[in-house]
Amino acid sequence: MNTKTIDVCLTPDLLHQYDLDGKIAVIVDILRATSCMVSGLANGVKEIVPVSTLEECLALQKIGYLAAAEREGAKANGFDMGNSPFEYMEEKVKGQKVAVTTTNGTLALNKSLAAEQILVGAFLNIAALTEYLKTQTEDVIIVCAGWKGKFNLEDTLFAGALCYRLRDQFEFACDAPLAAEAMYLQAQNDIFGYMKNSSHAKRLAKLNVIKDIEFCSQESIYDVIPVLVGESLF
Ligand code: 3SL
Repeated sequence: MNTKTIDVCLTPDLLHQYDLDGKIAVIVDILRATSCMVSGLANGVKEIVPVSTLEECLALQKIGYLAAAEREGAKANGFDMGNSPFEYMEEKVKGQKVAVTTTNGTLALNKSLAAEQILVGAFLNIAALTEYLKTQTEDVIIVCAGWKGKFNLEDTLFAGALCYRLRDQFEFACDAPLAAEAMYLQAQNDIFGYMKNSSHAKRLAKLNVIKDIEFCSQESIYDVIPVLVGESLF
């Protein structure tokens, strides 16, 4: 019998029902914040500071950070970058410190600071994340960023994929991991096709970023597992 548990918080607005103390929180915003963080750190970004507001992000820009900001899917005015994984792979970001604020992803992370360890998950690094979590003794909570406090399909799909991979090592803490896993089992042969139906994918399609969705659907192309140390992800 497993002594470690894995749980899924379906939106940050439900975090008050979870006790993060002593646990590992895996933050997920597949479209696109956590996919960007993984891509950036895998492609030479030095560190990433996730902040909740545009003002905090601008303050860091003034002291030399590249500032990335997304609101309603688009790059916010006055910032160096938006929230596409491809921007995080450009030459100009290599070796740089990036400050980032997004509608849901950075908010979910900053609402999870009570956790003992904060990791960033995406389909892009799911194999490395799985192997790492298997070696840990703490309970795990996957925090889905959702959309403005509501459930979303793509983060839950990822949560299900991770729960499925960890089901032999962890006990499911409630029905959310079971439901997320069932969703993943339905979608596993065509993650991109399944995700295309999500409301956020449709929102992004209007902004012409289908290629971002396709990119973020790829499994295990990177080995990096961003971890929060102080205020920065490395
Ligand atoms: O909400 C977020 O954190 C973003 O990832 C949303 S978007 O994909 O950049 O629109």
